[in-house]
Amino acid sequence: MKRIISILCLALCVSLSGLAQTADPELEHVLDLKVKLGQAFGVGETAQGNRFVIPITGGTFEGPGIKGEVLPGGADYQLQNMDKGRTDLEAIYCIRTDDGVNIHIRNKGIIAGNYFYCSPTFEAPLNSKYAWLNNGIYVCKPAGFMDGGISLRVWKVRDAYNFESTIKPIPPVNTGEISKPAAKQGKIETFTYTAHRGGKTMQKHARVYLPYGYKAKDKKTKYDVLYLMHGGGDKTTSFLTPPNNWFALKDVLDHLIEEGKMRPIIVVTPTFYDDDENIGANRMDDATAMTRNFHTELQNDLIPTVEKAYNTYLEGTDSVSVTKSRNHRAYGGFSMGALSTWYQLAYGINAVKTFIPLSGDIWVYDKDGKKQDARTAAEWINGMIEKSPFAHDFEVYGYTGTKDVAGNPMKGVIEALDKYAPLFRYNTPDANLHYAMRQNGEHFYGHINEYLYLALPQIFKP
Ligand code: FER
Repeated sequence: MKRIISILCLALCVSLSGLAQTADPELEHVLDLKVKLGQAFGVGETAQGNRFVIPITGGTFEGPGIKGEVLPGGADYQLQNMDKGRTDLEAIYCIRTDDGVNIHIRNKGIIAGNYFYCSPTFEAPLNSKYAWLNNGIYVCKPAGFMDGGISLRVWKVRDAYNFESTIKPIPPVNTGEISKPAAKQGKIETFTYTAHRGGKTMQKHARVYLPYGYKAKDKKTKYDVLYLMHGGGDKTTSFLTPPNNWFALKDVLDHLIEEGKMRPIIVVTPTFYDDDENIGANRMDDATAMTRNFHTELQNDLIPTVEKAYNTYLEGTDSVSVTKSRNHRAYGGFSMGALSTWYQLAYGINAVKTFIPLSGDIWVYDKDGKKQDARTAAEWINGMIEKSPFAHDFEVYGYTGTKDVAGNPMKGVIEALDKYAPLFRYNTPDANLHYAMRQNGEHFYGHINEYLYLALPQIFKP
């Protein structure tokens, strides 16, 4: 028996050791209470001390995502030991949220001279949206005393914020294996479509990867579509058929599908430029504007034509049909293509559910054209999507490397999204913002295709 217990203890210690943290914890504001108090009365000197009762007769409370009223019927039960300069309090009462959930509070504390702190516990129904209140250690301090009442501020104790320690490493990939052609190969086609931009009508091209086994005539087998945008100065072929010193995404896709690691998908690689041979005189200036605007072309020109030409989940060609099929569509890109991915999320969340920014941060400018910091960028993108019906229905898979020129800027943006953009949930059980960094990863398609090798099986599960 003793042995079993010590094994259990060991197992518990090992499983909890990942939670160990030596940094001082932080306090997070939870809510403020304004509690109305009735006429106090004394019980007298008891075995415990000098007992006082202060009835709680009502009040209000408010904090992020929670507000309501204090119910009458509770009290603060105090032991006032003036000779020892010490009062022990225990307030027991209920609050009711504005959507009708009752929450029980037991708030124990001490007053010792000027030191007045309490530690409340909350009992909230587990089937309510306030269940999170149950699992916390809280601290509370009076914020003011009014005639006939007291106001209290409540914080939750949490781990110190340490973004660096949350970043997942990208494990080494056996690039030797995935750069050899697979036995079952997909094929690459060139797709021609008409695009409209700024009053101009253009014939444009995109490359289309069709997985092994794709049959045009088999209309019943439908495929999800991944759009992948190239980086600044690059072209529609950059991902799929890069110069031969890098391995090609085609081999990555063929291997993942052949080995049953992901389901077969269609990959479309367009360009934000006018076309492959026309990238504009000032490539970076053009690229910023073009990446920002590409979502219009994607939704109006590319999706309706390419997804109608192949067997996909798109039914009609109107924007309602594009939105209806958004669960079957992902958009990602490298560098300036990552920038276009962030802009796609900001301006076109209705058309796409899954976003894969690869080595690129978010560029937001003030009215003088000055690039804004990561916090401003994070707040901007959160504001862009917060009114969308899909504000709670999107996923981001972001990747970069420590030796990538975009590594630090992208890391800064992910940290800012975590801190300042509530619609992005990072490092939580219900996370929708996934982020990992490759040690020594650099700014080129070889490493980027390794990130896709790891990301795609999570997004397009077999
Ligand atoms: C970034 C760092 C570099 C980035 C883009 C680049 C969008 C480079 C672009 C190019 O050279 O074309 O964070 O984010």
